[in-house]
Amino acid sequence: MVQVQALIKDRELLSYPCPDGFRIFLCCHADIMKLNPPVGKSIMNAGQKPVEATARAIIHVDMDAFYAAVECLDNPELKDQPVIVGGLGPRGVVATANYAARVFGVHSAMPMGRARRLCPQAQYIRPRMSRYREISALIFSVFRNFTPTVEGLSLDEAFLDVTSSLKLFGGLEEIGLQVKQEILRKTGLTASVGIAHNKFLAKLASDAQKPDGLVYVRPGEVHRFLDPMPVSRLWGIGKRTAPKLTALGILTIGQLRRCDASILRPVFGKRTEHFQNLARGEDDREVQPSRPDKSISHEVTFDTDLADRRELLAELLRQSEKVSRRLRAQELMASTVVVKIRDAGFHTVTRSRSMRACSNSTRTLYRMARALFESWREKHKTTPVRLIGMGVTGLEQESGDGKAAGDRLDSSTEKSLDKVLDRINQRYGDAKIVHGLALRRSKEDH
Ligand code: TTP
Ligand code: MG
Ligand code: MG
Repeated sequence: MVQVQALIKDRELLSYPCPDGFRIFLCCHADIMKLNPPVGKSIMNAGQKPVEATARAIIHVDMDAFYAAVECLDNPELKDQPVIVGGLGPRGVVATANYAARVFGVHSAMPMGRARRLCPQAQYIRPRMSRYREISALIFSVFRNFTPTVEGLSLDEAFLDVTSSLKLFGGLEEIGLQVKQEILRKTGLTASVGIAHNKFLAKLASDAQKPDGLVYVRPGEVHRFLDPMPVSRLWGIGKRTAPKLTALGILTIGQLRRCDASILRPVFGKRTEHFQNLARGEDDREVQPSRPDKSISHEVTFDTDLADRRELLAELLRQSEKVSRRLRAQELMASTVVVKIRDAGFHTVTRSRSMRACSNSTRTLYRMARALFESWREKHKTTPVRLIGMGVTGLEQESGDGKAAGDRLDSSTEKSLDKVLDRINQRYGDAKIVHGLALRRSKEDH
């Protein structure tokens, strides 16, 4: 118990990056739970509907204009200017726009050409995924300081079940605030936080006051919060279902909640009850702690279709380098390599091959990818390629006792070379020098 108290007093200890940190944290939780009765009552608000002792305490965190915010962080001159991140070629789409650019109507998934017409004065930036992943890892390390039950939804977003951490950190709103403050302190970026007793409400709550928001939907406030929202905010009501509800005069979640089930049945069928439960703010899904990646891949759509073998191989090599670097960063190895090719006529093929031992070496994975590509190309010598991608599956821990343990594919020279390149990369980001070396290596391969 002495150890537990020490941990509570000194929060920094919880985040200390030692390999055993996770286990210490779980121990700490178990002891606290023995000392304190279950929470639940603490999320009851005076004069409002009580929540059963089993109620969950869920926090949803989502970073504000994530990719654009990282670009502004790394280049402070961009601050206060409209910034749009996305593909800059003729087929590019907007990944995200900061809030200064959203004023002009620019949003995610919009064709870049349209964004340029709406906001020609914006700064246009290509995504730097490895940098966003780096920041994402920092954000997730903050989450894990508050609870081990973290379900990542994307690089910038996660659910946290903090039911067992309430006493430890001083209540729900307090945790929400601390999560925001810790993220700001560690990354310099703002996050929006939603708090509620289930996932559905917490996610809507984080979106309700973006950017830099903190919204707590108390059990007694659910109808006031949900009722005015358009039905399209309910998961599963999209472009096809919403017009059918409009035809019935149902525009808001409140109207859907109050509507007689028999009127809704022609639209929702067996799922009528499900949607009315959601409209009442009911959702009993648990936060599922994220599992490690099952696969890692990269792909690119070319601005103009490409038929040149050497250029296609160069792209595969770049992708093999990125994929293998991500494997090494997570101390994983892969047993299977997959190559995906889409031709100019939108016909897509995927080819995969398992290796006799696992690997995370750039050279080994590239060789496999190249062999798969060449076997496709034998029959498609002049076919222009629109998209090419490579990925790996069958992942296992580098130190595990599966195929990886008997790894003989990667020579020690390859491993040291990868290590050196990884270090250069960590220092300088996706530095051209790495790609240059890689391409030279690819020439030597021929
Ligand atoms: P979101 O969290 O949906 O959006 P956002 O963080 O940019 O803005 P906000 O949450 O404040 O509304 O997505 C996170 C990142 O994912 C986003 O910065 C870029 C990327 N993304 C895409 O690449 N394509 C998309 O269509 C969307 C929605 C997001
Ligand atoms: Mg976001
Ligand atoms: Mg998000």
